[in-house]
Amino acid sequence: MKKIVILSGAGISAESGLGTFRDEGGLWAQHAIEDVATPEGFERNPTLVHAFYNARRAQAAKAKPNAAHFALARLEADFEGEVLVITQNVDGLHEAAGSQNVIHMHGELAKALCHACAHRWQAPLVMSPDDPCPKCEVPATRPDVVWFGEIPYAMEVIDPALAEADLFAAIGTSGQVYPAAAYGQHARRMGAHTVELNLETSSASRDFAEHRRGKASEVVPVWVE
Ligand code: BJW
Repeated sequence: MKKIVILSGAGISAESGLGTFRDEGGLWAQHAIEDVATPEGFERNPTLVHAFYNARRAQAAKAKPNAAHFALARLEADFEGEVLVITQNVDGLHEAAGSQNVIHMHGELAKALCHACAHRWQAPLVMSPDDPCPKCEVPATRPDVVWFGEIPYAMEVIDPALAEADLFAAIGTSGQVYPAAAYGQHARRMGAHTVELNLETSSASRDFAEHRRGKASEVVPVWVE
C-alpha cells in the first residue's frame, strides 16, 4: 500500500468542542445557510457573515486537537507511503496535531481573502467588511472559506489523489455536500479500499466497503493501529 487519502468533516472536531453543521442543534439549526454560507448572503449583509465567522474563529482558536487528529498525524509520521488529509473543516486542528500533508478544500478560518484582488493573508481574530486589503487597499475583505455555489479549493490535486489512493477513509462527514460527498464512490471505482468512520450512517455510507461506527476520538485511533 502506497497512498492513503483521508477525507475529514465536522464530526472529527466535534469532540474538540466545535459544533457540526447538520447534527441536532448544529450550526445550520442556528443560522440560515443562505444568509451566512453563500456569496449572495455575504453581499446582502457582510456584517452578519463576519460576525458568524468571527465567533467561530474565536472558538476555533481555543480548541485543541483530539485523539482522532493525533492518530492521523501519527499515521502520516509512521506510514512509509503518502498520507494525504483532505479536510472540509476550516479549523486548524489537523495541523495543530502535527499533520503536514493537509488540504483545506473549504478554506480556513485563519485566512482572509480580498474579493477585489484575490490576495490572501493571515486573518485577524476579528474582521469587518471595512477592513482594507493589505495589498490593494480596497475594503473588500471576506473570510477565506468556500460557500455554496463556489468551487472548492485544490480540485486539481484532489481528483488525481483519489484516483491514486489505495485506501480512502471518510471520517465524521455527513455525505450531504458535494463534491466531497462523491469522493468515496470515486475512490472505490478507481480501486481503493474504502472505509467510513462515523457516529452513524451517513448519506454516503453505501459507497464504502467497510464501516466503523463510533466517536472519532475512539474509532480513529483503533483503526490507525
Ligand atoms: C461524528 C461525531 C463524532 C458527529 N465522531 N462522527 C445537487 C446535487 C449535487 C450538488 C449540488 C446540488 N445542488 C447544489 C449542489 C452543490 C452544493 C451542494 O453540495 N449542495 C448540497 C446541499 C446538495 N455544493 C457546492 O456548492 C460546492 N461547490 C460546488 O459544488 O462547486 C461546483 C464544482 C465542484 C467541483 C468541481 C467543479 C465545480 C461548495 C460547497 C461548500 C460547502 N461549504 C460549507 C461551509 C464552509 C465554511 C464554513 O465552515 O462555514 O462547508 S457548508 C458545510 O458543509 C461546510 C462543511 O465542510 C460541509 C460538510 O459538512 P460535514 O463536515 O459533513 O458536517 P455535517 O455536520 O454535515 O456532518 C457531521 C457528521 O459527523 C455527521 O455524519 C455525524 O454523524 C458525524 N459526527 N459527531 C464521529 N464525535
